[in-house]
Amino acid sequence: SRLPSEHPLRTAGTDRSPMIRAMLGDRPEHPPVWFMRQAGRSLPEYRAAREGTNMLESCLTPDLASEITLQPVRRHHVDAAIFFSDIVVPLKVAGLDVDILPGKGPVMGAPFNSMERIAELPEVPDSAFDPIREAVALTVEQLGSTPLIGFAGAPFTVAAYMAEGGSSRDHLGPRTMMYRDPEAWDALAGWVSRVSAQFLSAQIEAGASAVQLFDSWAGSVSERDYREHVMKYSAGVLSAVEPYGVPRIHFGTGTGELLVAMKEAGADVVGVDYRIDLDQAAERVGRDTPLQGNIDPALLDAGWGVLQKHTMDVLSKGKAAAAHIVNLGHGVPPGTDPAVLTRLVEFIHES
Ligand code: 1CP
Repeated sequence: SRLPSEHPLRTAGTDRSPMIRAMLGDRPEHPPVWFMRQAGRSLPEYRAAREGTNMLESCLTPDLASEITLQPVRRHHVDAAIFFSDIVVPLKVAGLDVDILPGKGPVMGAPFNSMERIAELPEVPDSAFDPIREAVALTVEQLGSTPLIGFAGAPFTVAAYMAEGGSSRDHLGPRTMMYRDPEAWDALAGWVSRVSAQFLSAQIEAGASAVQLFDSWAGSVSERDYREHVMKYSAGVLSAVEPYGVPRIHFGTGTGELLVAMKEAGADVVGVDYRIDLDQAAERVGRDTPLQGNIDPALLDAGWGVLQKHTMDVLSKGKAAAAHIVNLGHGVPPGTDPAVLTRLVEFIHES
């Protein structure tokens, strides 16, 4: 494998951690758990660390990004860290006019909605990702045998922000572009595919033991459009990192109809959102595929009894799959009481 000889999978024993073993299809002593958005606004120590530093600057300041990545591991004893960064960080690294505004998410100076604009996109040298390598290296040094999960945005989701110039509900920008100007769509999605692969490779080379490709908004396309206009760009990212041999998770929301195609794109683990039960997901993708998910984030604030019962149901339905990595069906809501997450981890570990 292309993995450096000093990598934590080889030297720190992350390969024997419950998290990585589950991703490879095993059922360790206790079900491993991490939470999407475990680092972030639900934690007072995160708000304190971020005070006065804007989001993208925080992501590109290695010691700060590393500290924020470690916070939820210390507090909740989750089985993995997820690298603190954002899916638009590669766009910033590429020198594009992008920012992340509080309460709004990513915003572009101007949308990439025509061939003229898209033709301006630069090739990015791998060295531009050095702050990312540095933050990952600092982090894995502290994590020991707990694995770090690296991540990147999938081409459709990142291109949706670029084509629209910011957040949107229906993602009409990219979905129209696929048909109105397929060459422009190909150029845009192809460019994102390359920078997302560079972003993931930098994280793996610096010490990430697994990666997740986030296609959060893939659920807004039909299976036919996914297979015709989206899948090959995601497959490009996943195949670019295949030679490293680290497990690759593929996640999106509203993807019940896309799970099979998302697996076929080259995933080792399929992430399932809260809209479909894990036993049904296992039926669709095949029982030999490890699944990740899918506690409904809405239930974190519904009272412990309700959450506990729901979690038991998720754990039980997860037995239909080859292996189960426990997670939420989407990110931790910012208003979540962190004590609930700590208690939930404890409960899952005792199950
Ligand atoms: O703990 C972790 O999970 C690591 C941190 C992380 C991750 C994995 C952040 C920090 N962002 C992401 C990925 C990301 N960014 C996704 C995929 C995951 C998902 O679906 O939740 C998406 C869609 C984005 C884009 C984005 N960035 C949004 C969503 C906006 C929308 O269109 O609805 C937002 C709000 C951001 C900003 C952001 N990223 C991360 C944090 C902690 C924040 C909030 C920034 C702040 O403190 O103001």
